[in-house]
Amino acid sequence: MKEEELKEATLLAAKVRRDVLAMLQHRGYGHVGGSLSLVELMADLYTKQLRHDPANPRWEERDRIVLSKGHAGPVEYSVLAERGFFPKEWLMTLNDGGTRLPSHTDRLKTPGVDATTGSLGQGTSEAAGIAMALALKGSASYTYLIVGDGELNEGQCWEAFQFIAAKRLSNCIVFIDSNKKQLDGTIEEVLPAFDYVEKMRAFGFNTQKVDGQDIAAIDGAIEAAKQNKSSANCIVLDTIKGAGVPYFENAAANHSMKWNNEEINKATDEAIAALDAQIERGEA
Ligand SMILES: Cc1ncc(C[n+]2csc(CCOP(=O)(O)OP(=O)(O)O)c2C)c(N)n1
Ligand SMILES: [Mg+2]
Repeated sequence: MKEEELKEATLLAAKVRRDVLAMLQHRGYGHVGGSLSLVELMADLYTKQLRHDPANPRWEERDRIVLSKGHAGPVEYSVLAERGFFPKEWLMTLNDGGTRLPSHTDRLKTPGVDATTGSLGQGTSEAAGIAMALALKGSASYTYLIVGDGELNEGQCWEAFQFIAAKRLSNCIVFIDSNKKQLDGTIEEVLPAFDYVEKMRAFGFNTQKVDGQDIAAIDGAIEAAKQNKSSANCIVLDTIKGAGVPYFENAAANHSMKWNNEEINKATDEAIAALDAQIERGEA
């Protein structure tokens, strides 16, 4: 990854992180932890890796993103708004009645969203179908499937992975957001997962594991995956739930939080101010 690309992606990550915090604080509640863990992935995809056109969201030759952990809608909305798919003012309508930005992603409501998700597991099958259809058409487009580690409790994920691997869909890159936590506890407490790299390799995926908060590492892994034309790809992202803001990283229950006390509002205000300062420096 070139230095300018990393700089651009780092700046986008700061904007996306700020927007996620601002929209959730404005709404008063929402899925903060699993949105923040994906900021660096989204920043790399939308700066460098993803073929997309904000002026033409349904461009046939675009790459597809299936955010199977659809509750992380805020991170997808933030990056789409920053890239100009729709006005940034929409971010403040998250989950309002009649909004174009529902709490979980919906392909019929939001420009740039390719899959309707939220019922965990189902996006994996959607992505399998999309990647298969694109491969059959001889398309050069990639399908990026993003799943949560808690989501992997759903058996449907493993059915879809078996299909994606068996059909050698090298146009599909599966990202596992390994943030070690799910809704009501840690992965270890709820259902220990063993080793994702070993599991995905056993299924037939070309599998890598990287620091999921390191944009250059993510980018390098995607580049390597794109060199592989003989099997499906998986990148395990070693992430932190609530990443980038100590208050949210350290909160025990950081899946969906309420902005109903001084502490959370102060932590959010401070984080937004620090990110705004970083953005200003980056743009100077
Ligand atoms: C089929 C289904 N069961 C349960 C839920 C409720 N639910 C929403 S998010 C979540 C936890 C997901 O954990 P993980 O995939 O690790 O997400 P992240 O940590 O990235 O937020 C659960 C159980 C759901 N949305 N769908
Ligand atoms: Mg998780």
